[in-house]
Amino acid sequence: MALLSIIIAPDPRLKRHCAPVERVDTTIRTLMDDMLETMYEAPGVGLAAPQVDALKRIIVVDIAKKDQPKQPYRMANPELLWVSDDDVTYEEGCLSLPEHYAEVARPARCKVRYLDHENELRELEADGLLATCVQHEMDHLDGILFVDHISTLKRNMILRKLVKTKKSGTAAQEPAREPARAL
Ligand code: K1U
Ligand code: ZN
Repeated sequence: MALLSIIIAPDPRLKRHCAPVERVDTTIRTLMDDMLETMYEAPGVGLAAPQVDALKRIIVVDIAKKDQPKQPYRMANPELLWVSDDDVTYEEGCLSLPEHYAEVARPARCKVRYLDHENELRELEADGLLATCVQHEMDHLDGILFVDHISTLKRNMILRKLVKTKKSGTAAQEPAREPARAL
């Protein structure tokens, strides 16, 4: 397995739409495993393929706590079949926006259909942090970041800080090439 480099915002590569996976073969399985390893190392509870510069509809999620057994989900072509009418608000973070957090409201529960690491079609009913995390990661596949769900004022504050951090070179893993609007 390999550790992958996580793209830090602002970066236009985080704004792209990802293409569906035709089938989950050995290459896709390896990408899923590398994404999981990268997520555990970060550490994080989810990761989407565009964050590691792969334009494929793949996400990985594991919300298990340190003292619990790992419970990884590897999902290709995740589709929301159903979301609840009621929302829940979580303080979200993102490995592509390090050290920035904001409260985001999303449907409290959802049902998702996806292809697993063995190319089997599966469905998952999620609630709590799992539902939030799956929806956050699915947003990445369409170029949407958690800051796109908050006020322009808060988004711009985070943006400005990210640009400043990139310029100072303290937390950047990728060179800053675009102005803040490219977040
Ligand atoms: O970059 C990402 O998309 C991963 C992100 C997922 C997420 C977190 C919170 C709400 C929704 C989605 C993260 O994992 S940020 C890091 C984080 O939340 C965390 C890190 C260590 C332990 C527990 C959580
Ligand atoms: Zn994220």
